Amino acid sequence: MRAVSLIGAPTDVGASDRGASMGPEAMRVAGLHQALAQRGLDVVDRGNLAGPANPWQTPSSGYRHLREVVEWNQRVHDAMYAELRHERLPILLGGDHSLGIGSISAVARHCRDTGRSLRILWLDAHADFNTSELSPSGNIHGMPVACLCGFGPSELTRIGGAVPAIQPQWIRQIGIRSVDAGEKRFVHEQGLEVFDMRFIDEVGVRQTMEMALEGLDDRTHLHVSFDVDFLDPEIAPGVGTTIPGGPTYREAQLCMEMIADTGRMGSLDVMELNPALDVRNRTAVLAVDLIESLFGKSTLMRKHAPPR
Ligand code: 4U7
Ligand code: MN
Ligand code: MN
Ligand code: MN
Repeated sequence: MRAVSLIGAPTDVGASDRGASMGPEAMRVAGLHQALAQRGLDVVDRGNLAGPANPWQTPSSGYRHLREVVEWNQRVHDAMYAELRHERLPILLGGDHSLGIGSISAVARHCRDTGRSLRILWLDAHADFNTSELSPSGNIHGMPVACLCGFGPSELTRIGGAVPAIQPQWIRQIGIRSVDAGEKRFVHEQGLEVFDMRFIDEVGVRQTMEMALEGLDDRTHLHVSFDVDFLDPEIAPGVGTTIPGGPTYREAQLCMEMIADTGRMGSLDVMELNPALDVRNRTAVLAVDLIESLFGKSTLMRKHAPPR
């Protein structure tokens, strides 16, 4: 039986809108624990981490709320790392996406400890590859991928004990459709592998996911960082930064099902869900539905594998 731990990180200190701090509770209300338990998983809800309040300040030296973001990320790192050491699969319930720094730096540390290789799927409308010089906002939820790759303030880049925490080649970004001008140049310069919406439009989800998941083996730890704004806003209105033209319900399901089929997912972030902007908790219910697919729920109606 697979053991899964839920970790709530109720903060929006890294975001541009208030409300992602309510994300963990909205997913609980949508029945996340029960849905996973029904799949036969051993589920423990560790409750919510505690951290500093959102002071709602303007940027200082290029960052909004750097001190608070550092503190939250340290706590997220410690909580994720503890679950991984106990061989449990941690699910981080965000919270804004700046917390991907603490989460993924813990996963990278665990991979170093256990001699595993790491593959990160970054499902997002955004590349989250800004630095303080490049960012138009100073919001740190637009910077986690850069920080993990070693580009950012040392208080954030050193959280997992190694700088950089990860290599750009370990990442596959999927669903991207909003990248700032300087950020785009930096993404190219660092050679990030990006499957943007244009790519998905042209080749489809199936081939995109086959490419993104290529080369995994039994020593690979697969981490999924799911920013709910990855989804099309028509189906997922409950996020801060809605960008049109995202995956449909069926396309998102196929992404999740193909990840489940690898059997390699070892950790998960579900980030940026904003109940203050949602409609009757619909986006939280959808997030829970997609998480179930990540853990192997599928209709299983087909008799034959579809032709290539
Ligand atoms: B999210 C933005 F300018 N790029 O840096 C920025 F458009 O975690 C948005 O993916 C970042 O939701 C979005 O502020 C961060 C902006
Ligand atoms: Mn993001
Ligand atoms: Mn995003
Ligand atoms: Mn967002």
